[in-house]
Formats: sequence, structure tokens, C-alpha cells
Amino acid sequence: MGVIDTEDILKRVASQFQAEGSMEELVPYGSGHINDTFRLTCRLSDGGCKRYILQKMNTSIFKNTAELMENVEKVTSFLRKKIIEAGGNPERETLNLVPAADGRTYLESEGEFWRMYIFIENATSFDEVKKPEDFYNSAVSFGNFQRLLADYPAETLHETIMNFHNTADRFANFKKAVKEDVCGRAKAVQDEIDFVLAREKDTHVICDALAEKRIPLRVTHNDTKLNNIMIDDQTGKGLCVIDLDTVMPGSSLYDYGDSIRFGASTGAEDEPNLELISLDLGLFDIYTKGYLEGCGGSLTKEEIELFPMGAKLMTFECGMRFLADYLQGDVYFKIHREGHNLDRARTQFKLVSDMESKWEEMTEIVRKYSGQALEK
Ligand code: ADP
Ligand code: GN1
Ligand code: MG
Repeated sequence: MGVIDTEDILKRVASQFQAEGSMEELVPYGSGHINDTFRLTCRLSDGGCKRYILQKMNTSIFKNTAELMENVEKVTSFLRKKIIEAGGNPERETLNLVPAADGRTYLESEGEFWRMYIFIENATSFDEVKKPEDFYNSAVSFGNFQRLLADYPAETLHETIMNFHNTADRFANFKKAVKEDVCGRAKAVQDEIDFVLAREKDTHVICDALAEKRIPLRVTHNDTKLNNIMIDDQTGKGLCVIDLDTVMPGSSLYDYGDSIRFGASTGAEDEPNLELISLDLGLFDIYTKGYLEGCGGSLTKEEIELFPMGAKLMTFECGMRFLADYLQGDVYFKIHREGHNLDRARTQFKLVSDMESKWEEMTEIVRKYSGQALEK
């Protein structure tokens, strides 16, 4: 398919949504690993502009688009009501779907599935922590998100990816990928494979705690990396939690842990120089503080005690997923260079090792805030 054809398709798709004004520009946007995201600019009759996000959903990963969009629609409507009750601005503080011409929340065109959101203006999603305050503010927002959805009936949401954070299940899939070794890449990464295999015991900790009801099942986001939150350019505060594809029943430890994995590292997720990768305890501290503040006393003692394990397991799991994808020929995460998934896996394992060596400090930091969090 030529570039012109692609542009034509994009324009044709965009024109089938109820966006205001006339289409002026449509460009690839963002750095997500899953969906194809574009920014659409429309010219209004009064001369002003209105922008939108157009996304082609990844249907090889999300198999049931109707169910996924039902989740997004229900959760954003629920948040909208809560934001209005609290005197906030629902146009900016939650995602707003733009209906297709036929009134549906998404469009099916030539076997592809598309959706459109209002573009959140004057806000930024960061790919790395530039200022510790941004990370702290993202923590408060992800905590708030958890608190706002605390009374959402979890059983009414679809599981958009089965066993998404079931680390034991991920481990089984990892072993299968090693065994099959479809690209013949396993031999060269035996050290990394051994690193994973040596930690099988850990993979059960959170799923067992959930299964035995020692910690509660909650509505969680499940993909809480820093670039899935919009930070207000003016106030610097977390404004809107985005990328709601994986909102489903889960554990607060998934959300807390995934944010630490991505944001409390001293380097980028795909940094090739592992010497630059470690856990920044200062960032770990402020995220823990912010997340507990945002959750507003809604977490249990057992959940908070497992925070260090949440951070370690989400990092380990993600590393395992990157390495499995590398072994399977890079079929899941978008890659931008040769060996990209392997670099990503290595940063995650370096971070896991560093967490293991900083376990006491992590535990101490969590303890420092847990007393205050539970007193509320
Ligand atoms: P992916 O699942 O591929 O990560 P996202 O939904 O996170 O896709 O979108 C990719 C990027 O697009 C985000 O990181 C963010 O920068 C930008 N983005 C998504 N939705 C909006 C929005 N409503 N307003 C402004 N930017 C957005
Ligand atoms: C993917 O969609 P995005 O880029 O925000 C992935 C997460 C991983 C993350 C690693 C649906 O997130 O689970 O933690 O990449 N999302 C899905 O960067 O698999
Ligand atoms: Mg994203």
C-alpha cells in the first residue's frame, strides 16, 4: 500500500466520525506500543481549530473490539459524572469519545476498527520523568483514578485481555516461547532466560493473594506508565488518565507496580546502556506517597505491604513479555530497531536486580507512608 493510499484511507476513515469543521491535517502521533495513533486538526467556520485523536485499534491484541469499546464507554461515562459532581471539567479530565456518523462509539472499515477522541489541549504525556513533581502528580492522579472507580461494579466490565497481569500464566507462556524458539534466538540470550527461570516462585505471589482473597479485586487501569497520563501544562498536575483499553478487574498492585517500573527507573525502558539503569529510590518514595494520597485511604494494609513486590513483579513480568516477544519474532510490541525488544527486556531485568538489592529501603519507604495512609 502506497503512502498516498494510506493517507486516503485515513482521511476517508476520519471523515466518517462526527468531528467538527473541515479536515486540515492528519499526522501520526504519540509513542504507544500498541495502537496506531493519529492527530487530526480541523478548521472551524469561525477560523479556530479543533483537534482530535484518531486511533486504529490493535485487533490482533484486543480480539473483541465491541467489548473493549463497551468498557471504555461505560468507564468514561461513569468518570464524567463523578468529575461533574466534583466541579471538574469533563472535557479535559476524562477521555471523550467522538461518535461515528452512525452514532456508534467506533467504526469498522475494511476489517479495521477505528475510534476518535477529543484531543486534550494544553497538556502533555511524558515519555520520561523530567521533573520529580510530574511523577508525583501522576501518582496522585492514578491514585485518584483508583478511588473514583472504587464503587464501579467490577463484574460488569469485560476482561479485554485474559490473564493480562497473571504473572504465573505469563511465565508459562514465556517457557513455551523458549521451547518453541521459532526464530532460533534463544541460544544467544540464555543468560536472560536463566534470569527469568530462577524467579518462578515470585510469579505466584500476587495471583495467589488475589485468589485467596487476601487482597481485593478492584477496577484497575493495568497500564499505568507515565505516557498514559496527561499532565496539565499550566498547573503541572495530572489531568487525565488515558489509554483505557486495559481497564478491567485487577489489583492496585498492578497499577502501582507498573508506574514504578516505567517511571522510577533512572533510564528509558529501551536504554541499551544498562549501566544507566537502576531504581531511583527518591522517585520510588514520591510515587508511593502520591499514589497513597490519591487513593485516599481506600487500600488495605495487605495491599500496601505488597507494594515492593508489586513493583518488582510488574517489572519482571514486563521483561518476560519483551523477551518472549523477541523470541517469537517481535509480533506484539511495536519495534523501531533490531533487537529493540531485547534491549527492553534487559532494562527490566536490570531494574529487577536493582530492586532486589534495594529491597530493605523499598520496604522502609512503603512502611513510612502506610501508617499515614491507613490512619485516614
Ligand atoms: P497506545 O495504546 O498505543 O499506547 P494511547 O491511547 O496511549 O495508545 O495513545 C498514544 C499517545 O497518544 C499517548 O501516549 C498520548 O501522547 C496521545 N494521546 C492519546 N489520547 C489522547 C488525547 N485524548 N489527547 C491528547 N493526546 C492523546
Ligand atoms: C504497552 O499501550 P502501551 O504502549 O501504553 C502494553 C503494556 C506494557 C507497555 C510497555 C495492551 O503499553 O502492557 O507494559 O507497552 N500494553 C498492552 O511499555 O499490552
Ligand atoms: Mg499508551
